[in-house]
Amino acid sequence: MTATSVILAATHAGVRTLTLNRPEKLNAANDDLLLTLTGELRKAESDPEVRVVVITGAGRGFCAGQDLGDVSGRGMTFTEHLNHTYNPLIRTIRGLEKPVISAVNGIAAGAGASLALSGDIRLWAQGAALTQVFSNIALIPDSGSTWFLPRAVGYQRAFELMAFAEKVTAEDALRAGLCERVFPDDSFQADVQAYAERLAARPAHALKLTKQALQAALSSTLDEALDQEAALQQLAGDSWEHAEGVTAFKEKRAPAFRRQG
Ligand code: LHQ
Repeated sequence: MTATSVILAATHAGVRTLTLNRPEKLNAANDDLLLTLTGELRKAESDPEVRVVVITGAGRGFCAGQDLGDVSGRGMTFTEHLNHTYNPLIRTIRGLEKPVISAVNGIAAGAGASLALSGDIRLWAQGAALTQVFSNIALIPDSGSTWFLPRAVGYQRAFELMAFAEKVTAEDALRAGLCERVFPDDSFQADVQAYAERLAARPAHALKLTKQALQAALSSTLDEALDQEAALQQLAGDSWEHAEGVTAFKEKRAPAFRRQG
């Protein structure tokens, strides 16, 4: 394991786990944490051993959003601060050519809620919760929440959650499509690792193209999506992964998608 003071990083079986490590503040984010996390994601992108990235939190919180006691961002305007720290982080997650799992172990508040929502897959512990806490300090949701939340719950429910900073429980989050799986608190990190390893065994190149196609489709017409699929399917179809998948099917065995780069 390598460690900095704010982010712990460890790789096991192709899964790179990045742990926000300011547990005494529920992993509230300062500039160091945000810039280090973004740097670690970029390192994971270029590391051939890494097939899946997990972002999680140390202690009982996932991330309580901006550290309200840290003034390191205050030399900048709000706009500059977001453009310097949070926005590059969210863009890096969404643009990463590897799947990113938000493993939400506890409370996710403010920009921490945005981080929880930004993963390609969102796994929650039973005791986790999300709150769009921004309006408690008379700010607007940022770091992507205005984009992520209404796409899952619709405009009016998103507005209500934002206006009252209401807590969304894991059960409600699962029902609302804010997370894909809920695991027991006691076995959460082990369950996340097992899930991530299953994902790491899937075809990495095909998943990279799937992520690209899905994201393009979120802001395209059907015609554009069909064209995009046709172009990207060529890249998938030309890959060794595709050949392996078809061969494995014919030979009635499981495909070996991890055997070469
Ligand atoms: C914290 C924090 C925190 C510092 C808990 N900071 N210490 C972007 C760009 C520019 C500027 C501004 O913002 C943004 C985006 C944003 O993220 S705005 C939203 C900022 N976040 C918040 O307003 C959340 C504030 N925290 C809370 O509302 C609660 O702590 C939550 C609901 C997260 C958890 O409540 P509890 O489970 O009851 O825990 P707690 O309140 O007792 O917190 C535990 C400790 O963590 C406590 O410290 P202490 O020394 O008293 O034990 C808190 O002060 C500290 N903490 N969040 N954001």
